[in-house]
Amino acid sequence: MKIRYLLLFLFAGIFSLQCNDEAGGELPPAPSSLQVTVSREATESRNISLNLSSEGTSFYKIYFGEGKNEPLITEENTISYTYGKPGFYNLRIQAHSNGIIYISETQRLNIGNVDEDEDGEGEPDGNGGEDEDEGDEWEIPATGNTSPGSYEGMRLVWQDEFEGDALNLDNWTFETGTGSNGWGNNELQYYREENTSVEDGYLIITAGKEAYEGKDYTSSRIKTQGKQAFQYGRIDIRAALPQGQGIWPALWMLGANFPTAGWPASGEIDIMEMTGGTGKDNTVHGTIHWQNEGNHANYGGDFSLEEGVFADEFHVFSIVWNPETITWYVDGEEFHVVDITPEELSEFHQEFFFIFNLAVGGNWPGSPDATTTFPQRMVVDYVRVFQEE
Ligand SMILES: [Ca+2]
Repeated sequence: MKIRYLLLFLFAGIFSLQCNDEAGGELPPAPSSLQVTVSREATESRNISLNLSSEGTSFYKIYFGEGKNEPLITEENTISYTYGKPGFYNLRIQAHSNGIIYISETQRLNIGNVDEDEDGEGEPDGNGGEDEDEGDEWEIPATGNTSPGSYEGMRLVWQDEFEGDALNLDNWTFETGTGSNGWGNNELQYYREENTSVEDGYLIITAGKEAYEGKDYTSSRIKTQGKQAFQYGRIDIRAALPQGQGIWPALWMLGANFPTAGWPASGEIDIMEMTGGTGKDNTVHGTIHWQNEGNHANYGGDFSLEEGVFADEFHVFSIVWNPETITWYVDGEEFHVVDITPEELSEFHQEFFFIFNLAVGGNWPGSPDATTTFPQRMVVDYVRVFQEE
């Protein structure tokens, strides 16, 4: 997500590295053989019984898929649960060996024997109106790739698993408004806090088509500047992407000296960018930007899925960044590497902070057209930073 403007802030951030002691020392192996059985007395019933079995599990974390409710954390193998209303729910079971190492399974449940076409909208209590307001039948993908919870010789130093019912403001700050010249790229959206939600263990950034403060679209942009910044390590971000012409999701980083050095002297690492549209919804880009003898330089590579698009299911977007190189991966498959030892790449030997955003339009993707549907959403399951022991 290239930024072409320079902003000077009379502000020096304090960038801290948060340690996660839980991940230090000996790491337990991941659980295995997770089996989930869901039973009901009658198909119309809103009560379910869960029977769980697995090996090496110390506790289960269960998301019933009812929006913003907290997950149930339990050591029991048999659980009863009653859904508040009929509908379709993604039930996700995580079998944990510790706080971060787990395996999971997701099942889609039809609670109350709802008609597949209705999707719960016929409910007289009015709760189905949420779906009607949205006017689409989107749901969080239940499938996709995951990444290991640990790596040999590395330690988890920071993570946000997007638990709870709101963005953790110890980690993140909203960037709102239109930026300067549409965030330097003539982007078409107005960024607001309302377009971000945290539910069922996911961060969801929604881009909507709606007139707001002189713009035709709304979305969100969040950053860890001044709260979480890192130099080197392995970064894994599990996300499902939006799609469509003019849709531009980005998971990226800026050098922590950005307020004083400006761009591109701060350096920029784009872990994942996609400019959506037919034939492009299956391709992501990994890029660095820096200043070379006073000029903007950049170097990038891309990765395309053999089948489907990035909106279909979750994928893990990663970089491995060390004093010699930055290497980009999708689902563990390497697709781009850059040597950062040359002097002109000194930008990449300092702390960087994260920015996640979902832009609409702009110089690179171009504008949405008649084929683009709204709302579009970028869903992030987790971001994790591992560093060498
Ligand atoms: Ca999560």
